[in-house]
Amino acid sequence: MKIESIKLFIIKMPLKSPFATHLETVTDRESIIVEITGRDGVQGYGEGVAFSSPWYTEETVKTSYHMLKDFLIPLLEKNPINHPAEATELFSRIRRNHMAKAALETALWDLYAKEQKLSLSSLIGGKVNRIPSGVVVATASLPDAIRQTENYLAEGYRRVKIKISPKNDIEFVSELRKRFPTLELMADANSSYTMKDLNRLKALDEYGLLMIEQPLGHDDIIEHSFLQNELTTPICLDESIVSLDDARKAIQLGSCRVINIKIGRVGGLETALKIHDLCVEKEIPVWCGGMIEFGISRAHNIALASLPGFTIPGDISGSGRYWEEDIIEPEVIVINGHIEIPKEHGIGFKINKKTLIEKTVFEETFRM
Ligand code: OSB
Ligand code: MG
Repeated sequence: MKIESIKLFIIKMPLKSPFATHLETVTDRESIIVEITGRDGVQGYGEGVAFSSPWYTEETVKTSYHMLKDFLIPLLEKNPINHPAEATELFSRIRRNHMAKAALETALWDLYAKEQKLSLSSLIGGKVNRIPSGVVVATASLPDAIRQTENYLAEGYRRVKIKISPKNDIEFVSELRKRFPTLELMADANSSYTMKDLNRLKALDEYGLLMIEQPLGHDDIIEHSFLQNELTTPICLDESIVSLDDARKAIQLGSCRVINIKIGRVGGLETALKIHDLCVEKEIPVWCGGMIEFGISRAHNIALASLPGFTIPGDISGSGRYWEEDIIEPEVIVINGHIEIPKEHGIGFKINKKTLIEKTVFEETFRM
């Protein structure tokens, strides 16, 4: 793949409303946008999904920037590749820093798909024309959670995930279940429990949740297997699965019955595809997780979620869930609870350069 230059943009935008978990309340989103210019001016785009502070994983916007500028881009400059799938092996010389790697790797996939004149979805083996859309409710206020759920259901969303912790779990889950008896409802704990909370977690079995996401430690797969043995509600792992090996071990130990795949968390689309294939083989359903992202990462998620193993609606909502104005055009929209898979080449969305530039706080170009 011929690369002429790589441009990094740091952009910043306020969320429409705060996103509250027991770990952090996100009010503004900073992200790194990667623009790779290849042969004949064709451009591929990727988005770094690390946050401004290291509350979800150890990476931040600044550590990602440092990795991209000082290690990953120089590595790619010295070692040209022919296919984006080669980037994972090349980047494995650098430990972890998965979100930084994925930002660059996903831009390579978009560029490659455009060069091949294919949509990213069809390049990776997507077969469907549309995917069902789920949404996340993240607030500390129960009336607010009820209001948001009502509004999202009116907008057509097919599945609602609420953020819980031992402080609000039974209160939120029981009330939402009472008001929305047939709703496909699930809960994400972001590691707010320990095995000492076993009885609390067992009590949640009563409410017919689709699954409970990441109840225990962010890096645990051992105790999750003990816990899964005690619960009827399926456990879904998010934070604990950062590699193909993690997925293999978690499945083998029975630590979960569902896996949330996030491209950024696992270090790129190539590893996400491998985890998907393993889960299909082992009959573990998967869904695509969200990172409060802008349109570029959202578009990569849409392509990924078009694969056959993605049998559960993920956290892929419309652009309007978080943004007054997204950096892609058209924006991602939800119609009858579904998102169309774009047919255009690459990620299938154009970059809204006006918004991108307006929201840019820093930019730098690297000539290759
Ligand atoms: O744990 O799934 C998570 C957002 C940021 C960080 C971690 C998580 C989330 C979400 C998805 O819950 C929110 C979204 O993108 O809609
Ligand atoms: Mg999660």
